[in-house]
Amino acid sequence: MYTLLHGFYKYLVQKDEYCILILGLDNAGKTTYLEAAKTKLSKNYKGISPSKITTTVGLNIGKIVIGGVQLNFWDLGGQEELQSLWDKYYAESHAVIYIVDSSDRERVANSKETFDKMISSEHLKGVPLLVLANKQDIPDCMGVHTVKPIFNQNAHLIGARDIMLMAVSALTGDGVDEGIRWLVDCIKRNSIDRPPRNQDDSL
Ligand code: G3D
Repeated sequence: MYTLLHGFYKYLVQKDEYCILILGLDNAGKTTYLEAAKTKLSKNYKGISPSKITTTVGLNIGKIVIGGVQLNFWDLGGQEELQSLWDKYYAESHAVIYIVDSSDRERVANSKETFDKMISSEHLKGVPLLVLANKQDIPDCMGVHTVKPIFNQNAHLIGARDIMLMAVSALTGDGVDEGIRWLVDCIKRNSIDRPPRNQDDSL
């Protein structure tokens, strides 16, 4: 009887889990974005002051429950020596958020090269992709109309997948929840090819 009730309880509370990678060059705003997402979308999360956020070194993780599913975010370090670790996470991921520093004109070509390398991976085939032109609060930053054509080059590498490029400010939170809600719909649609994990899988 206990087993039956326990099983029923688990059925009621257990949520499908999806893993989302947050990638981009160092200083793009990955950690700030994850903090903004948790602050906007987790009921009891108070957030930490932007001045206390330090650049991603290694891995930051975060969890958000939204739209009946649990999203596990993996924010990976963007320094060149850490990029070689990214592909270890590709096979396990259900979506990628790629963050571009729209205020950094000097490194936008480098960011695009890194992006191309990432999307060329077989392990990310068909995975939904949200590209964020971050730091839109900075007055002379590149707008979406500048960033989009750059990231649309080499469209053949993008292949058949859901992809969207959006303007965002991780610092002010503008655009953060819209992007995640879009991604949740894509992940659910893609769950035939990339089924969710559930809590039992990790036992
Ligand atoms: P990373 O995790 O990708 O390395 P961080 O990047 O989240 O550590 O952010 C790097 C710097 O960019 C931080 O500034 C952070 O406050 C800033 N930043 C991140 N997102 C935004 C944004 O949307 N707008 C603005 N204006 N700044 C942003 P510091 O000064 O701490 O290095």
